[in-house]
Amino acid sequence: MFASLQSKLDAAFKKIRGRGVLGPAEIEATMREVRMALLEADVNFKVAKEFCDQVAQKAQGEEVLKSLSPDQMIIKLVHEQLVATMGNAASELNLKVAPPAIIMLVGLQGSGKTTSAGKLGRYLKETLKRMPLLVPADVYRPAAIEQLKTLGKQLKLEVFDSQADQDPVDIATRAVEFAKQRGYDTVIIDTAGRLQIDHELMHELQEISDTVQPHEIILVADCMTGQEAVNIAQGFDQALEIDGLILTKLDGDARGGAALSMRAVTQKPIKFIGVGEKLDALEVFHPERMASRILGMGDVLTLIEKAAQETNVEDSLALHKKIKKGELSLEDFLNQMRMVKRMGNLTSLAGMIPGMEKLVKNVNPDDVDRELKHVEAIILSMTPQERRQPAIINGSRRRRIAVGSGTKVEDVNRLLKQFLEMKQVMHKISKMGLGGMMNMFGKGIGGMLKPR
Ligand SMILES: Nc1nc2c(ncn2[C@@H]2O[C@H](COP(=O)(O)OP(=O)(O)OP(=O)(O)O)[C@@H](O)[C@H]2O)c(=O)[nH]1
Ligand SMILES: [Mg+2]
Repeated sequence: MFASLQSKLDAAFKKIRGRGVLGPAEIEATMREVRMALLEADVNFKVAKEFCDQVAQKAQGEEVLKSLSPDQMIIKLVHEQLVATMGNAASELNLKVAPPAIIMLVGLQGSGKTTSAGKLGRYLKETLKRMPLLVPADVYRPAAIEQLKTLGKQLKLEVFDSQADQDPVDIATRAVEFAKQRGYDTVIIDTAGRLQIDHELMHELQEISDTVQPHEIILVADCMTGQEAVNIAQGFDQALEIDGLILTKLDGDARGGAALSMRAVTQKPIKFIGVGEKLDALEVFHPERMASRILGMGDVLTLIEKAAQETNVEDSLALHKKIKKGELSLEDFLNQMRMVKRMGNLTSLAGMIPGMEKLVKNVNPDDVDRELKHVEAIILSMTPQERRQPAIINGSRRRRIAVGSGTKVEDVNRLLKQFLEMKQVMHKISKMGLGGMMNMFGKGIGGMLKPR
């Protein structure tokens, strides 16, 4: 899902990694690449243009957070725009009605209606603890009714006993009545599909809709059809006024453009996505999570936000200067470490930074915490002058510090050596901004945990 979009966006961001402030020309060049990536992912032309215009405008207007590097800033804006394009908050089913809530699934042939009816029934039962009734109302395709009955059996869900010689409007009406009498609180009606939107099908669906008045008409659309899925949605909406969509087969679509354009073009929310043939392969559609997935960066944005909250801009600028001049002290080191600690558990933090996860994967989180406490104890056992000028820490001072911190002289030696190395490397990468520093910091910790 989104594999190629992901790698293209990443390539665009990489080009501005390690840069200073971005000028309008650079922002424009980056956004041109983002737009190409979106178009290649089959995102609607207008949506892609509007998307990039918005991000470019914000990138130029926004007061650049001093703690973020330019590429992180752009990633943050792209993420926000992705979330906005996909509709911000997740859109839930409207079930707060006098029972039974009636959900009608419509869509073209093979889009995944029957499968989605089963998946949805399972979701309603397992997650929302409701009592759904599945209703087969496709009397045209041979074995269509049997297909839903089989799914119902697998999922231990009640299926209304329709027959192929009955009328779909009549089936739907009787099924709702049946649900009322037997206490089913949700009715899921599976309807017939056609190869194309045709008058006859629409007329039948309208009749069912007029008769049972569903609370939710959900279009089930196959996202592999790309831009066509968006056109289909518009067609169904004109005829039936749909309330939302289930976008299926996202597992098989490397491009994913339909997921991105759907909301912006049709104004209708994607409520669920189908991500596999199995009956548990249905997910509530969360624009926020989807955006993070598209950017393929774990939760790097949460991290960026946390960092932006935690770092005081002046402090981090001062630190930056010190690093550049090679004046970083053990005190600064300790402060940085405390900041990282405040930001949360290191291993969970590591999971948010691409690449860092690998680094700490084999490290026991308890070890990391213990090691950090060690380091803290050692630094706190130094005099302020020692922290600022580690060079004066001679043999006798090392022994005193070791005793004071309950560690061994070797531990003190190791820390000082690592600090010196880190200081040198940090100096070199000081242009990289917070991201680079975080990364170095990770490596520092990785280093501390190497077998002795
Ligand atoms: N990979 C994948 N396959 C899916 C998904 N949803 C449905 N399918 C498959 O798509 C095919 C068609 O699914 P159906 O549920 O029968 O589609 P339908 O819309 O009911 O089809 P008609 O009743 O003929 O109109 C089946 O092989 C399903 O297993 C999905 O999210 N991912
Ligand atoms: Mg079907």
